[in-house]
Amino acid sequence: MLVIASILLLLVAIAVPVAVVLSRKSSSSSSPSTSTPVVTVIPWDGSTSGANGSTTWSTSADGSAFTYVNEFGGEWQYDPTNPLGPGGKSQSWGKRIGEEEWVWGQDIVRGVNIGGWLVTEPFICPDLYERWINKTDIAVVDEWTLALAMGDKLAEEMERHYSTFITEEDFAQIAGAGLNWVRIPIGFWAIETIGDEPLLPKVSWKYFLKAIEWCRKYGIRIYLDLHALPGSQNGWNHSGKAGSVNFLNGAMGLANAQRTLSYIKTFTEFISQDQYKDVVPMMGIVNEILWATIGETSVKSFYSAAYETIRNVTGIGADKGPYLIIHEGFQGTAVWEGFLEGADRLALDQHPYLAFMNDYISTPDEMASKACAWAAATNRSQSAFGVTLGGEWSAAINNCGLWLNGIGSSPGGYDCAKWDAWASYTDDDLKAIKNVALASMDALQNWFFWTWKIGESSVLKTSSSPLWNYKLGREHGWIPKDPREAAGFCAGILKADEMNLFDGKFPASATGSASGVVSPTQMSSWAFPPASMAPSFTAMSVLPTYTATGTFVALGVPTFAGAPPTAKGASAGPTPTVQAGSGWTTGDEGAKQKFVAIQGCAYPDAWNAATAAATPC
Ligand SMILES: *[C@@H]1O[C@H](CO)[C@@H](O)[C@H](O)[C@H]1NC(C)=O
Ligand SMILES: *[C@@H]1O[C@H](CO)[C@@H](O)[C@H](O)[C@H]1NC(C)=O
Ligand SMILES: *[C@@H]1O[C@H](CO)[C@@H](O)[C@H](O)[C@H]1NC(C)=O
Ligand SMILES: *[C@@H]1O[C@H](CO)[C@@H](O)[C@H](O)[C@H]1NC(C)=O
Ligand SMILES: CC(=O)N[C@H]1CO[C@H](CO)[C@@H](O)[C@@H]1O
Repeated sequence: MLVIASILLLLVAIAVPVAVVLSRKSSSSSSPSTSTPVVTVIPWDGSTSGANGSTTWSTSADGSAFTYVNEFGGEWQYDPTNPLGPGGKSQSWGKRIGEEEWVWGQDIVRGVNIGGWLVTEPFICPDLYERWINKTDIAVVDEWTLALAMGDKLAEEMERHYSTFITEEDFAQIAGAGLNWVRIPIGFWAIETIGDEPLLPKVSWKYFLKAIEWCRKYGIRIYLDLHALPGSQNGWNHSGKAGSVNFLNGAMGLANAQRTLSYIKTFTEFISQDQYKDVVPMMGIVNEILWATIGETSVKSFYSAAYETIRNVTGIGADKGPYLIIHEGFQGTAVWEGFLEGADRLALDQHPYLAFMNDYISTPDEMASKACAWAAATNRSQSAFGVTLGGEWSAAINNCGLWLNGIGSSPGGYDCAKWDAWASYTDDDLKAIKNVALASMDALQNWFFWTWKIGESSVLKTSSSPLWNYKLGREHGWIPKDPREAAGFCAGILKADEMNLFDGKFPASATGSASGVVSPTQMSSWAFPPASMAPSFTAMSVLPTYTATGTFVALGVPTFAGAPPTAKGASAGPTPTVQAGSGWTTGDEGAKQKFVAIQGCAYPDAWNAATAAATPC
C-alpha cells in the first residue's frame, strides 16, 4: 500500500518540475516497512480546496503534499490564511463543516475509531510495546507500565508514536473510504497528571488539536471519547492501567469521580467554543463503565452529575456544545429508557462485540445474523431514548490476534492460524467476513468501527488482528469499499416480526428541540454523590473526598503554521492571525472550583484502593 502511495506521489512530483522528493529512511532496520514515511515536498500552488486527484498540502506548512483520493465526491478545504474557516466535505452527501448542519435521523454516522493513538493499546500498536517489553524489569501490560519502562525516554517515545502512527493523510483516507465521523479515545492525562502518575501529561492534547484541524479540512466530525479516567473505570489495559476499578468503586471511588468531573468540565469548555463545536459535536464521558462492579446507582448518579456539569457550561439547545454520550455499561439499551427523561441531547453508546461472546460454533453467516439481531433494540432505543450509536464493534468473529486479550494472552478454541493469516483468505472467507461487517453496519445504523488501523508487529512483520483493521480490510476485501452497501442488509436476513423500522423521529429533547428540563424524579433518584459506594461502603461520610477549591486551567488552543512555501527554497507564509479562543467557553476560567486534594490530607493510593479501608481526612 505504501509503495503504491509513494508511486502516486512520485507521479505528482514528476508532473511538477521543481518538485523535490525526500525519502526519510527509517532509522531502525528492525522496524516494519510501514514506518518508512515518504515525504514529497512540492511548492504550493495556492489552492485552498480540491476534489479527487488534487494535490493537498499538509497543514504543517513544511511543503509536504499528497494526492487526495476520494471517489465519493468529497472535497478538502483549508485556507492557511483562515484556518478556522469553513472546512471540507467528506463525500458529496457529507455536510460541510462550519456551513452545513448535521441532521440526526437523516444523516448517518459511518465512522471509525482512532484507537491506539492518544490512548495506546498493545494489540493496536504492538510495535510501540515491543520496543519496551523485556527491556527493563517492569512487566509491561498497559500504558502505565509502558510509561514506567520508558523512563526518561517517555516524552520522546510517545511523541514519536503520536506523530507517526496517525497523520494527516489518515484523515484524508478516512473520508476517501466513505466515512464521515471519527471517535477519538483520549485519556485524562491530556489535561494533567497528579502525584506519581507516570503517564505523559498534556502532549496528547497537542495531537487532538491537530486532529481537529485535519477533520475540519477533510469534512469529518469528531466524537471525543474520554476513554481512560482517574483510578480506571473498568480495570482494563485500555483504561490506562490494568488491574482494579477505582472509579466509583472502593475507598477512592468518590474522589476519582470528583476529579473526573473537573476534567469533563475542562474538555467541555474547550470543545463548546464556537471555533470548535462544529468539528467536535459529541463527547463521551466514560468509556465502557463497568456497571457490574460499580453498580447502577453510582453509574447513573455520576452520569447525572456529568450532565449538569456539561449543560452548565453549554446551555441547552441544538447548537450549544456537544451531544453528551453515555455508555450503556454492557446492560443493553433497553434499561436506559426513561433515564434523565427530558435531558438535552443525551445519547447512548453500545459496544457489541461478536469476538467476545465465547461463541465457538457459529459459522460466519450465523454470526452475521447475530449482528442483525442488534437492530431491533437499537431502533427501539432511537425512538424511546434518543440517538443510539454503535461506538465500537469489529468484524471479528473470534478473539484471535496478537495480544488481543492483553500482552501474553493466547486465545483458545478458535482456528487462529487461519484467521490471523489474512493474506491467505479465500474468496469465501472474504465474503463471509464482509457480510458480518455489512450486518453490523446495517444493524447499528450509526456506527464507529474499532479501529481504523492496527500497526504492524515488529516481531510478526505483518499486521496482526486483521479483523479489527478497517483500512486493511477495505484494501483486501473483507470491509466494503462503500459502506452504504450495508443499507437493507438485515432486511434480507431477519423475519418480518424481527424488524422494527425507526421512523427518524427522536424524542424532541434528544436532538435539542425541547426545554431540556429533566424529570425531577429522575434528578432526585440519581443525585450525586450516591448514598453508598461499591464494594461495601454504606456510609459515604467515611470516604475521602477532594475539594472544589482548585484553579481551573484551560486547555491550550492551536497555533497555525501559515501557508506552505510557493517555490523551492522559499519559506512558509506568515502565521495567520486567528481568534483561536481562550480554551474556555464560560466566563469562569480560573474559577476556584476544580476538585483537588485537601491540603494536609493523606489519601489511599487512588489507583489501588479497591479493597482498602476508607480513611477520611
Ligand atoms: C481519483 O483520483 C485518483 C488519483 O488521481 C485516480 O487514480 C482515479 O482515477 C480518480 N477517480 C475518478 C473516479 O476520477
Ligand atoms: C519477552 O520475553 C518473553 C519470555 O522470555 C518471551 O516469551 C517474549 O516473546 C518476549 N517478548 C518480546 C516482545 O520480546
Ligand atoms: C450548575 O449550575 C447551577 C446554577 O448555577 C448550580 O447550582 C449547580 O451547582 C451547577 N452544577 C454543577 C454540577 O456544576
Ligand atoms: C431500523 O430502522 C432503519 C431506519 O428506518 C431501517 O432502515 C432498518 O431496516 C431498521 N432495522 C430493522 C431491523 O428494523
Ligand atoms: C488485562 C486486560 O486489561 N486485557 C484487556 C486489554 O484490552 C483488550 C482489548 O480491548 C481486552 O480484550 C483485554 O481484556
